[in-house]
Formats: sequence, C-alpha cells, structure tokens
Amino acid sequence: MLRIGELSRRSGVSPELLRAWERRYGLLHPTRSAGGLRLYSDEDVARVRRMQEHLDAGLAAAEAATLAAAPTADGPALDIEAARIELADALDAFDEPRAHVVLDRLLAVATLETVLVEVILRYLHELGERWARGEVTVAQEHFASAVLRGRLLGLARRWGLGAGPVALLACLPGEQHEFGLLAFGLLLRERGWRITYLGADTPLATVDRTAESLEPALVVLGAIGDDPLRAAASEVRALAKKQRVAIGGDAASALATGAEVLGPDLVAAADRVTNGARLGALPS
Ligand code: B12
Repeated sequence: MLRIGELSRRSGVSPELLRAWERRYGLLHPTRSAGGLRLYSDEDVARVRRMQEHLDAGLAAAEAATLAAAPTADGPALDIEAARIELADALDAFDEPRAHVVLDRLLAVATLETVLVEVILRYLHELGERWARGEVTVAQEHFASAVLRGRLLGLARRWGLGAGPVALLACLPGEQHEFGLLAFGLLLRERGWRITYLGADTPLATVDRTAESLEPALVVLGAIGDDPLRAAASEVRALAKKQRVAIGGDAASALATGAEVLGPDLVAAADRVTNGARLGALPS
C-alpha cells in the first residue's frame, strides 16, 4: 500500500491533483492506516495511469475519470457520449421511462459531476442548438426540460439538511433558465453546503428578505439572459452591499453589479466558493 507521496512519485501526478481527482471523480479508493493516513493500492496506481492515458488522448477530465474508474478487462463500462445520445433519443420520442433508465444507469456508475456536466447540461445545450435550427419542436424541448428538472429536484431532496454553510439560490426576475443554478446547487451540496432554493424568476426584494432571515453564507443568482440582468442590475448592486452575492450564467459578466462572478465552469466555481476564495467582481 502506498502513501500519497509515493503514488505521486510513481505516477508523476502532483498530490494536489491526485486529491482533486479522488474528491471530484471518486477515482481513487484509499484505505486508512491505523493512524488515519490514506493508503493507495496497485489498482489505484492503475486507475491514475488510465486517467493520464485518457487525458493525453484529449478527453475531458470527468469523462477520462469515468473511463479510468471502469474495470479494464471488458473495456469501458460506460460510454458517456453514447449515453447522452440515448438520452436525447428517449426524450425526443417523449419516452420518459427510458430517459430515466438511461439516467439511472449513469448515476450508478458515474459521479454526479459527470452526469450533470457531461450528460445533462451538455444535452440541454445541444437541445438549444437543435431548437434554434428548427430540428426540435417546442413540445420536445418543454418535455425534456420537465423530465430533467424533475430528476434534478429529486437528486436535490434534503439538500437543506445538515450543518454546513447555507447558500441561498435564485434566478433573477424574468429569468426562466434554472438548470445551471440547479446543477450548481447540487455541486455545492456535494461539497457540504446546505441549499435553500427559490428557483426561476424570483423578485430580488424576496431574495433580500429571505437572506435577512436566513443569514446565508452566500447568495447565488442565476443570470443567463442579458435583459433580466440589465433590468435587475441596480437591485443586485444594492443586495451585494449587504450580502455576499455571487452571480453565474452566460450574462453574469456582462454588467458591473458588485457581485462576484462565477465562471462558466460550474465545478471549478463550486470548488472555489467552497474553498473560501473570493471571486473577482467587475467594478460597479
Ligand atoms: C431549457 C431551455 C429553456 C426552458 C428553461 C426551463 C428551465 N426550467 O430552466 C424554457 C422553455 C423556460 C426557456 C425559455 C426561453 N428560452 Co431557453 N433555452 C433552454 C435551453 C434548451 C437549455 C437551457 C439550459 O438550461 N442550458 C443548460 C445551461 C446550464 O447551459 P448554459 O445556459 O449555456 O449555461 C452555462 C453557463 O452559463 C453556466 N451557468 C448557467 N447558469 C449558471 C448558474 C450558475 C450559478 C453558475 C455558476 C453557472 C451557470 O453553466 C453552463 C455551462 O457552462 C437553451 C439552450 C442552451 N444553449 O443552453 C435555450 C436558450 C438559453 N433559450 C433561449 C431563448 C431565446 C429562450 C426564450 C426567450 C424563448 C422564447 N421566445 O420564449 C425564453 C426566455 C425565458 C426567460 N425569460 O428566461 C436562447 C437564449 C439566447 C440568448 N442568448 O439570449 C437559448 C440559448 C436557445 C437558443 N439556441 O436560441 N428556455
């Protein structure tokens, strides 16, 4: 059994990165020594090697980790790309049970991060592109959104429990796109936060009052469209003077609101706010 330093020397991967792969993707399965130190096995060494190979081949880290974690003898246990295509087929065909089977299978073998980022959010993005090209009907888009929203809220059950810091999440008034915020809430939950979720299209006066009573460590606002952000900018600015406010989504960096700006990488943003890093705000 190896300590992390030895694993790092053998693989050429820094201990920090090894810990990040362990925490984010569940890549490594250490046991504990009597003194509580993590001890890694030959199988962990093999997983790190496979991870490096997949990264060298150009895969995204989450996908590389899923493949690297799978047993090698029968090839990869899960093809993320194929699963996303199957999910799209099921949702296009209004086949809700099949969509859930695909998601069940994914959640059994892949980490929540991989399922969220590589499958659900990427699928939604592709759906929008297909919708803009006229390849998907409004009915198909609404159906897919409803199924996936239900599924994410199911995963979110009891995310308000515990003793971690509270994050209050809401979309700006007029903003209906809530998937980025929902996914971000799930990622924060995995990092120990308690989540209070107000959802789409929330008046900022309500966010303000709720924040006064809950005293969250962080208020997170979802801002995808430019118009809702432009309309709410001065209210966001006022809120950011009273609370720690972070803002995420495509519109987030377009206007100076005094809020901290979360980048487009949800996982990195969740890591950064959890590690206490203060994110840059545009000057307001
Ligand atoms: C599902 C969907 C809807 C659903 C939303 C359901 C719901 N409960 O969320 C409904 C039907 C309500 C909807 C409505 C509309 N939609 Co719409 N929608 C989509 C679709 C297909 C998926 C959106 C989504 O959730 N994507 C997944 C998210 C996570 O990806 P993302 O938005 O790119 O976000 C990235 C980052 O910004 C970040 N992020 C996003 N949010 C957050 C939050 C935090 C906290 C953080 C840290 C990061 C973060 O994470 C992502 C990964 O990097 C997109 C297509 C697309 N390309 O995304 C269109 C899309 C966003 N919609 C669009 C439009 C035009 C509309 C409507 C105006 C349509 C209409 N004519 O009514 C309305 C506007 C409603 C409103 N006022 O908000 C356009 C936006 C164009 C633009 N840039 O302005 C898109 C891009 C479709 C397109 N190709 O034209 N929509």
